[in-house]
Amino acid sequence: AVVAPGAVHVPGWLAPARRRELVEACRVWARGPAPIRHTVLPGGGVMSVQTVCVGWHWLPYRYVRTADDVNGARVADFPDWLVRLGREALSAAYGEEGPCPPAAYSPDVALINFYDGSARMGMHQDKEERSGAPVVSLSIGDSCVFRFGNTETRGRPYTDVELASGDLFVFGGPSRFAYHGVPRVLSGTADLESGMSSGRLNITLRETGLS
Ligand code: MD5
Ligand code: FE
Repeated sequence: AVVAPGAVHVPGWLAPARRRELVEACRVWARGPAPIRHTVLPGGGVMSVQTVCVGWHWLPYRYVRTADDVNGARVADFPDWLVRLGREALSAAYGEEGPCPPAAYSPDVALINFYDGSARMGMHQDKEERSGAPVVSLSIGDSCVFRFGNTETRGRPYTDVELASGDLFVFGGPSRFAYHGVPRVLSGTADLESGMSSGRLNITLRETGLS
């Protein structure tokens, strides 16, 4: 479903076996080199979501190579299989045209967010990337309410979309810099075959535009 120009939701895109593989890969990354953590914001707030990064490390509000707010370790390399997964996702969402031809997509960072039943993400824009390439978002485990807004304000108008296990969402073109957030996780909705007994996992693939 096209939610807005460049914003495409593909329900159930990840087959259960692929969900399990991704969950297992995320479990490994969550242990290190830099363990998963609640990011602390410059004002002292602590995010309720837990995040681990691959390829580059996200600090509010920039990308670095080492997890300076965790243990200083260099983050895991971004694997080629994730680049291929990103291209497949673009192909599924847009076909061979769209805001970015799949073959030209070279994501180099993955942000892996884990939401327990009470975690949320406030409305924000992702502006740290120096690239206008699309963001690929994959959801596994509990469903959530995803709030897709506009590029002008963090308030209305917005559209609430339920994202379930296996769903793909791609944000490109005019939707790339829209405000968005996760106001609520729907506990108890996870498909057990994904290997997530509770909570929600979200993996985003992006191009940082850095080298
Ligand atoms: C999540 N993660 O469900 C969301 C999904 C984050 C984040 O927001 O920053 O880690 S990614 C949704 C997204 C990414 C980039 C652009 C837009 C949405 N958008 O323009 O709406 O944990
Ligand atoms: Fe975001």
